[in-house]
Amino acid sequence: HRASLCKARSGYQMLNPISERIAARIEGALGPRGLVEGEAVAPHAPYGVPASQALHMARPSSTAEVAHVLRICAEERIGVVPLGGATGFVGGTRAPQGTLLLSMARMNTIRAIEPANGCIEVEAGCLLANAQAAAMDASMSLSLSFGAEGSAQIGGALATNAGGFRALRFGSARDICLGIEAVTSDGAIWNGLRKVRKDNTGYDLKHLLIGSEGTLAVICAAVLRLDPKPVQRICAVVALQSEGVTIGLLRQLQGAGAVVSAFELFGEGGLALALEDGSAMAPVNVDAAAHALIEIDADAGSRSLLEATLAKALESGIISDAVVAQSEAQRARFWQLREATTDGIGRAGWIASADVSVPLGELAAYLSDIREGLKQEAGAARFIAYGHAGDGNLHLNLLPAKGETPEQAPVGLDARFYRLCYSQAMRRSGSFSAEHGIGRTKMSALAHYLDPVELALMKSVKHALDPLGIMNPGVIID
Ligand code: S2G
Ligand code: ZN
Repeated sequence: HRASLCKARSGYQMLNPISERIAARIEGALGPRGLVEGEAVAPHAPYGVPASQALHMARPSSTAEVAHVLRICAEERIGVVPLGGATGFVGGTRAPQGTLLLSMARMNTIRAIEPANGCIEVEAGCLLANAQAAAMDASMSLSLSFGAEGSAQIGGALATNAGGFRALRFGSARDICLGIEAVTSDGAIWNGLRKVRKDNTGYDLKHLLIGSEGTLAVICAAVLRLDPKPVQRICAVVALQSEGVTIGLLRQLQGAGAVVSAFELFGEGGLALALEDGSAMAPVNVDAAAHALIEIDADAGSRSLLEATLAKALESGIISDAVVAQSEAQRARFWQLREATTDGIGRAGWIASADVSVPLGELAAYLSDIREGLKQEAGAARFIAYGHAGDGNLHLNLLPAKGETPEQAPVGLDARFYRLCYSQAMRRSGSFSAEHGIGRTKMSALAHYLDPVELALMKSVKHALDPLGIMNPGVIID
């Protein structure tokens, strides 16, 4: 009976389902508001948790309470699924039946913001958008930024090492994290909240926890680096001669001395998809082969640098049209177009969606290989490539033909699409999950594509930090 509830684990003791007695213990630790029982009700239900599933959700209000809950779960062999804003794309918070969801939402304070030290200390449940706003109020910039920032929490962004729009200049979540406070799988509290940029005191454990998707420990608070607010951000949308010139344009801008902080590709059909809901006008010729949204962090002279470089690109023909935002409002509208692509994908419903990265110099060849491979496979399905081209990271989406639903796609087309995208990326020393992580939906790809020694090392780390296998069971290492 127990095995049917929680998957038996290779090398791990089987986990128990939560009983009333155990629920009472957890409620005793957290007080009456600390444990919620009931059905997963959308939209608050974490990604993919079936609405009919009865859930126990603990809502700790402090790191000490998280530690107390973890001690109980370790003693009782209860699986624990840490829950942030549930904005992930790979089912990382899809709690198996009988496990305990550990919502960090109540731990949402900004503990300190220190412009002199260039850092902010926040609790895991703090919304990314709130942390960004606090930085802005202090005339600083928290560079982590992605579509779901209004509901994503800092803890989840670190646990998944979120990338987003400015990774090109500032790196992903791991690159801006200076320190972490976490609770280990046996309920110990690790205070690693350091604020310095240089710290070489043994293994860098914060980097082990960042990106571990709740499978090694629970991130409870973090110190994040703040950067000086750029004098201004200048944004442009350009019509590209082809998807193939994308990185060439980026290199021209960087070669001219522009500090490019974002470089997003709208692949063939991507801008049209963003405009489909009629809420915006095309800023440039929408029929061009592809488009890019470019943003540079600028000091006073940079607008002319950007305009001069784009003028050269126009002359050389690698772009056929360009518009530079003349106001903050126009810049915001350009970014709304970028968001509208993700929304358009969601509206169309996707047959398959791959989040891959390849070395920058191979992006063009990779994309044409995928298009070539799809010629036999895709039939009338639409292929949209968009996203963080400046990082070599694209979101590749196979959408149903207009007017069709994903369910009408030929059986197995999704598996063939993933095999094409992933094998071609791995062949080019790339990644089959560039920013969204593994969760529960990419476990088979991890087992298939990852180097066996790497997988064995990950298993050793998992066994060392979570010997009972209670941390987010079924994610990354099973
Ligand atoms: C994108 C979704 C990001 C998000 O659009 O770049 O990674 O969190 C995807 O909405
Ligand atoms: Zn993305």
